[in-house]
Amino acid sequence: MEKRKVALITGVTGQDGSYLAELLLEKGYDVHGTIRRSSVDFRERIAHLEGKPNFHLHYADLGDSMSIIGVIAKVKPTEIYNLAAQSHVQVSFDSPEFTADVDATGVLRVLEAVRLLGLTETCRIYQASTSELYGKVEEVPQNENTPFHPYSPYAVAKQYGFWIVKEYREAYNMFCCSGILFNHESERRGETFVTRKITLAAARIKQGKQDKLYLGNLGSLRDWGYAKDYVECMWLILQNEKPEDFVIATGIQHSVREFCYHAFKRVGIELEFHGEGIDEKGIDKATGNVLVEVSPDFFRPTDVVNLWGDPTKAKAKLGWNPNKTSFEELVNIMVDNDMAKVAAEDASQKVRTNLAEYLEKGIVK
Ligand code: NAP
Ligand code: F7E
Repeated sequence: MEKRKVALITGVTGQDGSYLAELLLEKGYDVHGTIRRSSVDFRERIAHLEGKPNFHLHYADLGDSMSIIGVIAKVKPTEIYNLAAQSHVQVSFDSPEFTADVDATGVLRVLEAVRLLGLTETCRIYQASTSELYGKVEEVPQNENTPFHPYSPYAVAKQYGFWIVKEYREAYNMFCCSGILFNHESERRGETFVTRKITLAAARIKQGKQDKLYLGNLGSLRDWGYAKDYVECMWLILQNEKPEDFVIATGIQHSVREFCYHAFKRVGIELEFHGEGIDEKGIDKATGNVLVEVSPDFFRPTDVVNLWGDPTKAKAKLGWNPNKTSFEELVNIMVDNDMAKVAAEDASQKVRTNLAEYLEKGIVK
């Protein structure tokens, strides 16, 4: 008899959840996703999947044990991908308790539900862990043995998630593991993460719909990959013989400033950066106009500034290719998507325009 392939994805409406759902449907899984009640019913990233026969949605919240137990009991998944989280680092300073409840205790709720329901032998669990655990880094580049130094309420909560997964693996022999994923972006990335904020602004500035882009720390260094490539790794981690944790990264590092340079270049604007710190500016070489400025509104109480992952273990043990999509290709995919999106926005789409203004003024981070 063919093995049941039933996946439950918490956070299916997010960037990663939507790509993972597509991947698992292609692989012949029955895919179940959790959603939260919202006053707006349109789920942009998964709208194209709703109505497919093997794709099912359930209401559940990581802050609500009963809903988690209910959905796991009903679906009896063979694989759980726990992607749900309050995932914005800056927001975790504004909502630290909520972040702890969802990103730390929420992980425990999923593990305990699987255990209490007697599914430990039949259900494998993937936990969405993060390079933010390395935080105020103690080693460059970072691998599976690098000590953690979490440096935000988000990272501290995720650190609990990481350790409780390890604890359940060791205490109850459960197949549960963490992917320590470095930043991964895409045309579906939330609009207040720095990459998407930049690609949208480059498109809007090019099309005369925005004057300037305000950013925080331009010197911050990240190892940025393409989300579509990274969800493949989540699946590979659960197909591995043994439950193990893996660093998932490209092994290549760039600054926020460099990301800006490449994004604007794609729309035909060459930026030159002059000045330092708060006075640094990105200037259009052709016109002399200042297009990028630094605003302290986007500085964090503690900022992680030197993330650079070493994906050697994932390459060797999972056969994963960390460089399928290059940094330049990633920037181009995002910018091209946003050029089309912005071109399609008309004057009546006030909401989007307002968001751009809020982003500029630092009201929405
Ligand atoms: P995302 O786009 O922000 O998606 C987060 C998902 O979690 C959304 O579906 C959201 O639902 C859901 N969610 C939030 N709070 C919830 C709650 N209380 N109960 C149930 N669901 C809840 O994040 P992402 O970029 O796809 O990241 C996926 C996971 O990987 C997250 O755990 C994130 O922390 C982690 N991670 C991301 C990166 C990255 O670079 N993208 C790197 C390392 C780790 P709504 O749509 O209803 O808000
Ligand atoms: O910031 C700097 C900011 O918000 C990247 C999440 O997916 O990846 C993500 O967290 C860097 C930081 O992502 C602005 O200070 C400068 O140093 O795009 P971000 P993040 O904080 O790295 C990790 C791996 C996760 O796990 C998280 O879930 O860019 N930066 N200027 C800015 N950041 C933002 N958002 N906005 C700015 O204007």
